[in-house]
Amino acid sequence: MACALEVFDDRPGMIPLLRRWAFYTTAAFVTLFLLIQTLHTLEHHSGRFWGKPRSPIEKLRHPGLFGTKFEWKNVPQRHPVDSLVHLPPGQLDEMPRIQHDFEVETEAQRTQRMSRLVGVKAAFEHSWEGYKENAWLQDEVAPVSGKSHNGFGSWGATLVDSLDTLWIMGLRKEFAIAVAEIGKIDFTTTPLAELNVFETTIRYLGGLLSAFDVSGHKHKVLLRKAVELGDMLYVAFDTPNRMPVTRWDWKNGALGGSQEAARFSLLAEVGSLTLEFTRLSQLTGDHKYYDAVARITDVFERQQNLTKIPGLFATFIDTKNADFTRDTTFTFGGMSDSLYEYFPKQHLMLGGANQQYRDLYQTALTSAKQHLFFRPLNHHNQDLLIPGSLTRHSSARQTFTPEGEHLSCFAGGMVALAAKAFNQSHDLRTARALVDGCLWAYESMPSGIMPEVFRAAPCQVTETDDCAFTDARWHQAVAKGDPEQAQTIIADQSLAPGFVAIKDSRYMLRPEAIESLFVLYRITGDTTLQDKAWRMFQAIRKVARTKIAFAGLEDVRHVRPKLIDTMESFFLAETLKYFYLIFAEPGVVSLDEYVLNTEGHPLLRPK
Ligand code: DMJ
Repeated sequence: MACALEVFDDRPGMIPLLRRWAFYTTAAFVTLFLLIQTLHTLEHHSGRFWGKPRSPIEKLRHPGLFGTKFEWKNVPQRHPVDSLVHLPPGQLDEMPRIQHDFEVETEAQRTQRMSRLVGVKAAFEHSWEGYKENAWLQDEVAPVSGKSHNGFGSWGATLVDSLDTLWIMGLRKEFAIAVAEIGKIDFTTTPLAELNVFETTIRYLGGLLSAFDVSGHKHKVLLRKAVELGDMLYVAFDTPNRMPVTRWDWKNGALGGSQEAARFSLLAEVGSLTLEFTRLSQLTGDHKYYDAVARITDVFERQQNLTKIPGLFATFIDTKNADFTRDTTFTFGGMSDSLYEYFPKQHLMLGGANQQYRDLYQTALTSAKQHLFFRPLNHHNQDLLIPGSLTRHSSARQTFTPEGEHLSCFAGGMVALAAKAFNQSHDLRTARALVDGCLWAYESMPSGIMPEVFRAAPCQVTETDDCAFTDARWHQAVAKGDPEQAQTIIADQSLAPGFVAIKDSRYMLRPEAIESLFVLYRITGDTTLQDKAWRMFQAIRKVARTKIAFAGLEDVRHVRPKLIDTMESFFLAETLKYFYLIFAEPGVVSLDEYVLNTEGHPLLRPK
């Protein structure tokens, strides 16, 4: 080059020409660079590049020119809040003690407890290995065929839901293997057209936050991914009244399209987001997540005494108009359940700093005792309670359905926990009767496992009704006034004494019964609850274990029920975790340190 310049040097006027050439070239490069930058910025904010529309969805698939990834936190809010509702400061030192003061166990007690613990852990390891070998990174393993299911976003529901259980059971190598996968999951996009905000929150967000909490905040990727997912879910709240879209067209949300909450939303799906969003705010210091759920609670609070059964909320609520008062069917069972469960738990999560949740819970429980809980007729004349459901057609007409559901078995644990949290020890008797109601349903079935839904014969809740069992009384409930027909129905449906119908005979590996046993055990220290838990576990292990994992059951009235090729992630997240914890040392996931979300994920209470 130097030589060439020398040649040019000899020509008159070449130096200024070269300088000009260098100047124009540099200017052209700078202009081009600035143009690309501008287009890139335009691409980022308006979704256009070179005049060709590039939606956020396309950006999710193909990152932009500079490899920029789509980020949900950058989606502009159509309905931003005026000012954020902030987390209230906690007052943990004033919170009542939850757990029983456990005495030192004898050597014999310890040996028995440890052998049960080992049995539960082996069941978990078996299922985990089955998932790893057959459906690694899929949502669920199919426990009979070895295929996989992907109904929860295809983000590896079982992997994420199992993280904290792996840690709690001391499976640290497996925990490390699982955590290594978490960073690779892209929580900004999913093949599903519609995302279930509730299921995503309780399983994935709860799973990530819990794994972060129980493992001592060392694995930052867990919190980073929780934020990534939380920022996505936050966009579901961008509606005119800030009520969330619970079955969410997330692509529309990503495109900044207009959204509104539904006229018919499921109560539990709207009301059971508080713990996870609150914990995310506590861990990040960003109040927007707490703000999102606090606004829903305010609506519950304002309308609690305006519903058709004051104190309780109907299964369907109108989130589009933020009117939670119009519908008519009330239950503690499916689609409603965890709304109530989260009232006392959120009180604990906030360190008792906010009285809203105490009031919501206490008003709801008073109403439930009056309108939902019933005493089932049973042949041992035990003092049992079951939450039924009630439809109020008009102020003069209502129908009570004396139906027990596996899903409503969470109620015993909730009432026990709240009895301690709110210093209402008289409610421990109610909690015990609710737990015993579920145990009765387990013990009455030939498989030793409770069905999804059954009907029982309710006794009147009066002082004159001692609820004493007689065949005549039972038969009267099965087929009003026709003893012969009653015998036929009892034989056809294989009804155990006291049962009036089996509405859904399956067992879907659900956790609610063992969950309540665990909570009551940690609160009372009653070791007979451990014995009952062990019987339940043995019954499940005997009939639901497959070569691959554990399977749902078609009909618990059979000694050997047929298998259903499904193992939902909650079996590892909740069912086996609760079986493990009831046999673990009381300090493992102490209820004085943690509150467990509705998917069994322990979240640290603030200190
Ligand atoms: C779980 O996903 C949660 O416990 C939820 O609250 C209810 N359904 C299942 C378990 O049965």
